Amino acid sequence: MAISIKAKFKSSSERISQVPKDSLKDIAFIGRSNVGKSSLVNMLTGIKGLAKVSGTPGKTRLINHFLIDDSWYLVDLPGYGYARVSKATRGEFSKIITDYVLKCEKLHFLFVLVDSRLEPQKIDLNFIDLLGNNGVPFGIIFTKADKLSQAQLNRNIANYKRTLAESWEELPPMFISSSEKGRGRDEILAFIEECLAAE
Ligand SMILES: Nc1nc2c(ncn2[C@@H]2O[C@H](COP(=O)(O)OP(=O)(O)OP(=O)(O)O)[C@@H](O)[C@H]2O)c(=O)[nH]1
Ligand SMILES: [Mg+2]
Repeated sequence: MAISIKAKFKSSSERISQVPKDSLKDIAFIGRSNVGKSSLVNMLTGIKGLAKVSGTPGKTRLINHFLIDDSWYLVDLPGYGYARVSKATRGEFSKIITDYVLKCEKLHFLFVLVDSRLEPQKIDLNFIDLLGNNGVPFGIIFTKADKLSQAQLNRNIANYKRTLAESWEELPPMFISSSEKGRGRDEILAFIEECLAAE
């Protein structure tokens, strides 16, 4: 049976000093611009248009908090790797992203979204290294699974695991999603529930 959740927009923050000041935990979504973060937030909550989706990369610029079941936050983050957005910043990842991911105490678990159609991308691997090296708990979601066959999907995921295994002893939890088809919703929500309960 599909899990049903209550969701409402809480706030958009330009910097981490502006995020909600309560003790509720954040479960956040990050990844390259256009990978499907906002679409996934809408798919998980079941509310189309809750997070703004666009065919043009760089749509989400702020840290967006959505209150779920009055008990935790689902957080839609800006993407990385989009030239026009990152030009103004010196590093590969903008300050808003590194501040949130490395310093925000609300962050409880982070999902890194990667496009299931692509070979492992340098920028995603660098980001994953950053998380691993800083002890940030994270999982990987392979997005847009509707765009390829199950056989291709299996191949790409096996390839991703091989690549990560070159640098990491332990692999993070992994999920497959399609926001078009609703694929992955129950698994991801069940994992989040466990994760929030686990402390
Ligand atoms: N076929 C398919 N298209 C998807 C899926 N998820 C997202 N898209 C499309 O991919 C594009 C980008 O989606 P967004 O959800 O806005 O991506 P984002 O990661 O939030 O992008 P930024 O906010 O710009 O970083 C849109 O055209 C979506 O319709 C999916 O599961 N399947
Ligand atoms: Mg977005």
